[in-house]
Amino acid sequence: MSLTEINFDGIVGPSHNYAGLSLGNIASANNAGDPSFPRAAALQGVAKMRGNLARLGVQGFLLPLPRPNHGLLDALALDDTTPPQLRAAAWSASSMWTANAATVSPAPDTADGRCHLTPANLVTMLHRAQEWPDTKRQLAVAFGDTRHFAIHDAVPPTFGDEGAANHMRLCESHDAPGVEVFVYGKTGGRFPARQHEQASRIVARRHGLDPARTVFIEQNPDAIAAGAFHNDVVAVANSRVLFTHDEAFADQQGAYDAIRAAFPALEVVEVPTSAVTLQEAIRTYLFNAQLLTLPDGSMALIVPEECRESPSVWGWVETMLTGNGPIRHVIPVDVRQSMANGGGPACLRLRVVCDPATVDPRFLLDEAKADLIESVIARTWPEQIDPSDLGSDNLAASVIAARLALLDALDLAQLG
Ligand code: SUG
Repeated sequence: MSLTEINFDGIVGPSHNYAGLSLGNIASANNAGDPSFPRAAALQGVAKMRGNLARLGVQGFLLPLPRPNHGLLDALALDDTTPPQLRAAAWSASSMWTANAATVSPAPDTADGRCHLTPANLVTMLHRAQEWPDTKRQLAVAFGDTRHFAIHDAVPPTFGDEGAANHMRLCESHDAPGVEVFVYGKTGGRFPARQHEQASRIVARRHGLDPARTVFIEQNPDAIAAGAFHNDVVAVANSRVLFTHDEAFADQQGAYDAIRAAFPALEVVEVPTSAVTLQEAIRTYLFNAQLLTLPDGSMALIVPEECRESPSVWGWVETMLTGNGPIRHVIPVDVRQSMANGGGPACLRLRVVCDPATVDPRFLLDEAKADLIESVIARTWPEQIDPSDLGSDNLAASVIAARLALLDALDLAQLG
């Protein structure tokens, strides 16, 4: 068994659009009503995957879920009086943000020595709450080997669960036992707190985590109010390193102390408000980055292009790189179509530590498969969608056909 971290990126679905559905997500609100470019969006995602495949030698993907969701459209009993956001929910391509697909506890952390996955119920937002049954179905194919994986049902409502976006893992190496950190929010602020403490605790118990190696931390309510609707907008962890804004947690020092008590080797790379304000961190998504361990053992931070264009963020990055910290490379990527809906490089991937040989190979990328996926996208994904197009029969037919063409090409028609 050779356990390694695999990033499973969500392929951006053909119905990708900007409907302004996510209260508390600043980019989603700011870009509501704009035209979207699904083909460009999906190609940006594949380019990111190719970069990481070259860097790491391994990369996975998950497929778009069926949209429009006719079951949801029927359930909503739409008529002329219905607000357009309800219809748009059933068209959302939001499953692209696979950091919200599930919470993953790798085999070395769990009581039964299997990798446990709990699909996130995403109950706070209608357009996201529809995802989990189809997500579970897909996870059960990709990680169907029950000797190595356990797939749970979502946590019952009303405890909101947003998956890996509110979960971090610290470890000496990916294949060693880790300390899992769950970050929850408290309701009562300006915007919804999407991750409920009880959801985090339920996931930890189900996964059979050792309480001595499990930490629960509260998000800073001010960060949620500023637009950090998920913890991964203000912090990311990899191996021994926690890369975080200094206003990420309700009690910042208390959070470090609690993690350190369970994981003494913790290295904190903290960005102070004096260098990058919370607002600028949220606008540029500096922390919604992929913090990767490269084959030579050094760490690279894959950030959105928007970071390079921000004088304060890039100034901090350049200073950090001249120091002697654990992050040795900062690599910008263009995921602007996803960013405009509040999804950066980290939102687009689900990390699963496992032996690649135990994963259904149809979900693993190589260069030839990246070529194939690109060619299907280029041929079938709509070039542009205006929110007023949602509901059109023609668009529905082309979005459905595009997804089925991809499933066919990847020999995954069973998910149709
Ligand atoms: O849930 N945006 C997503 C972005 C998810 C980002 N994921 C992480 N941070 N891990 C969300 O708010 C916008 C859809 C719209 O407005 O059309 C949206 O769902």
